[in-house]
Amino acid sequence: MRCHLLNLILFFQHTFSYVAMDPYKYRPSSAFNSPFWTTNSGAPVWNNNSSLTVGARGPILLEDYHLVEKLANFDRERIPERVVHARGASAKGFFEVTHDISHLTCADFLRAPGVQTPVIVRFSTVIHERGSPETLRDPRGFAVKFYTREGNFDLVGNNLPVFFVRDGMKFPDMVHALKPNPKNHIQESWRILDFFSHFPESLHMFTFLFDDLGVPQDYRHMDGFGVNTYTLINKAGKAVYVKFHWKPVCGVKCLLEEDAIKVGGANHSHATQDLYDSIAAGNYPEWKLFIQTIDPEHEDKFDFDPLDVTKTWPEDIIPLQPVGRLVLNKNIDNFFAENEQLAFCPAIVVPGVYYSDDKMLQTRIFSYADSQRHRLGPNYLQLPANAPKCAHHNNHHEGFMNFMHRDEEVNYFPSRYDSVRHAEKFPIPPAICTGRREKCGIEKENNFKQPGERYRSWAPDRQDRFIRRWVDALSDPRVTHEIRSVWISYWSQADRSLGQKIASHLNTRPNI
Ligand SMILES: *[C@@H]1O[C@H](CO)[C@@H](O)[C@H](O)[C@H]1NC(C)=O
Ligand SMILES: *[C@@H]1O[C@H](CO)[C@@H](O)[C@H](O)[C@H]1NC(C)=O
Ligand SMILES: CC(=O)N[C@H]1CO[C@H](CO)[C@@H](O)[C@@H]1O
Repeated sequence: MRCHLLNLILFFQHTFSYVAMDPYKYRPSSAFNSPFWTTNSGAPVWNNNSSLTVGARGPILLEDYHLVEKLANFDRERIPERVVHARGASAKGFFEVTHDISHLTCADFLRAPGVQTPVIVRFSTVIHERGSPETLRDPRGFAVKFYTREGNFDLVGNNLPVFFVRDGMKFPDMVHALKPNPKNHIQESWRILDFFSHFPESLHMFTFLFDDLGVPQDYRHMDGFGVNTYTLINKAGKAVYVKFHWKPVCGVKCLLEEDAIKVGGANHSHATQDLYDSIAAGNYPEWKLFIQTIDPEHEDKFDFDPLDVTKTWPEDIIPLQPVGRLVLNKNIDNFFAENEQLAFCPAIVVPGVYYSDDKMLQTRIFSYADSQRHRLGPNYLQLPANAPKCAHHNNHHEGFMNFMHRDEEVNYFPSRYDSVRHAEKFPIPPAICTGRREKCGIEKENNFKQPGERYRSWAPDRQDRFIRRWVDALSDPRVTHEIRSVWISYWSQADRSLGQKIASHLNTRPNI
């Protein structure tokens, strides 16, 4: 056996034709085009069918390095799944500017109509695991990574325009309440309704989630929103608050309960498959991008706070302005590299786009990159799907899985040996920022007006479906009388007849 192995190695040493290449440069394994199997270190594998044993029927030898390496790699195939948005599908394409907004922003990728920027987009559900059905009532993630000439811009939003809570301090509790019960691992209404009964600010989000929109037909037939308020800044340093809206060219479609049960029962990956099949068939999904803007000088003019993520900006007073289109015309080549390892963070912006003081956005700026560092390691932005496509340079150093090949001797700044300099200053919001240290809520909560208006805008059958979903949720036997009355009181404050209808279905009197 030993002899046989030695002969084989000698044979390979003679016939192995080394690929001409810079041996230190990173390249994908497909670039090697080896005609035979090798170990990860490149040694030929002469038999991958059988383990190396003592005699034909004896125990396996630990020295079978190929076997050990194969099993070890397999054992590590999974990385920690995202705590939220674990279940997702992605696709590539481009964004094209169709309308000039260069008076609002100096962002290079928005500089003029006709300019195209490559993108990768990841759609997802939020609460359940990586392999969960895509037909559950849940918001959908809608995250776009623009690979611009001035670095990446991650617009990390959802298919619903508002959010449950307005301060990230509550985010982990909110997710715990929506996630399965930690005891039995089942998602339960009583836990959700208990938690949110403390937060009437969640009412507006629930008018989306418990509406038909709570189960989109698939990823192609849904809106997208930046959700948070951002800032656009132009060359002169003038800032405007901005909200981003994606509208699907093929329209918004939802699955009602019976359809969702059928589709989900037959096919727990229907939305992933629909996206992939559509692109493969040349039926490219497309969205139009619109923005709404508010001059920060006018931010007190409204009966709501424009930086409150539980509010929409009424389109009749703050109209949608067209900006561009997003076309997804290329499927990903590898789900792990371009979906599991694909990482987004709302902190990743480009000159001309900035954050706002939206409290939820401020916490997201920290939390997303932090979870990616945990999931993928400190060098996650070096992974091909996450790396900028423009030149980039800094002295951030080493760490796990740093595969960037560097040969410079000066890894500090400033240095008289290094000519790399600061970039030209780009404008940041000019507003003066002062105040006492405080932990407090916002002044203009206005929790009930927009939810009530939204409910009243629906046709009666849509209102009935909404009521039925609430009655079902509140009928969970573990929902206490107290929690039930709080919710009835909230819905009555949004719309008196809505509260009364829910109460009468539940045989409870609204206590308002
Ligand atoms: C491994 O198995 C394949 C498929 O059965 C066979 O064609 C091949 O000859 C085997 N190779 C060795 C080295 O035993
Ligand atoms: C799964 O969903 C896709 C996309 O909607 C559809 O084309 C396919 O036929 C479905 N498969 C099954 C088994 O229902
Ligand atoms: C040399 C050899 O036997 N290679 C085999 C290794 O395993 C793969 C997948 O099972 C086969 O396709 C190769 O023929």
